[in-house]
Amino acid sequence: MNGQKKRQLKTYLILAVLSALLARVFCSDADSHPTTDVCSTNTILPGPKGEKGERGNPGEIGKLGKEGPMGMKGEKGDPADVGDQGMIGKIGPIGTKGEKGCKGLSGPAGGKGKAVIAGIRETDEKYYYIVKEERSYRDALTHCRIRGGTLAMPRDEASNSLIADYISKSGLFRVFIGVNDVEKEGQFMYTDNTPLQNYSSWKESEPNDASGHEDCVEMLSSGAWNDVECHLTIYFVCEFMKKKKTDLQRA
Ligand code: MMA
Ligand code: CA
Repeated sequence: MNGQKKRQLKTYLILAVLSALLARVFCSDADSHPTTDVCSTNTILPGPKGEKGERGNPGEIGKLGKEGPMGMKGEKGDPADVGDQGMIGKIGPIGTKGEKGCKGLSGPAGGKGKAVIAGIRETDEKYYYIVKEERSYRDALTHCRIRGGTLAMPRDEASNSLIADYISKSGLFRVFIGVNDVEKEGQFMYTDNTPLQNYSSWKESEPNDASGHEDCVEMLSSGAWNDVECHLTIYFVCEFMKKKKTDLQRA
């Protein structure tokens, strides 16, 4: 509202107030005559109320409302089905070598050696033993030698009788003794290369070199000798020299 309109409105208000005052002065008295008769044309009153206006048009569609607050967190879902079995894994690396095991318990004591020795016999100077294993002359001699002895070499009746008794008492029939003519046919010697001297015990008709190859000698249980083939395998008798004693040890 600009200043000009303000002034116009002010002027109208002043005029209205003056009109009201003048009406009161000229149109009212103590006799109480109705004022309308005198001053009706000058009275300023509001007109009757107008009719109700027509219904207004519907308003426009309202704006989209504000976004609401975030909803509450939902419940946890059901667990999923079990998955398929996976493939078998690769073979792992070879493990480290284990510690060495404890020492085993001792085994049972070994039994006596094979009973191949038919007892033992001795004189003042020698030991004799018969080996009850069938061997050729050569192998028999080796057996005795590697044990520090030799095949028995009876050089007199005493030793020959002792061996003969040993054979028979052992229930045996024949054994190799250390006599042969391998070096020269017909010339028998002891296996230590000493010749037969003033003793022998040939059986009657022996040595006969029956096959033409009888170069070794056996003693029968009677004490008689017989020449036989050296590759024959029979039992044999070894002899071992006793360790010589001093006079002091013998005493
Ligand atoms: C066997 C053999 C020979 C021995 C004769 C005696 C047949 O041969 O032992 O060495 O001389 O018997 O009859
Ligand atoms: Ca013979």
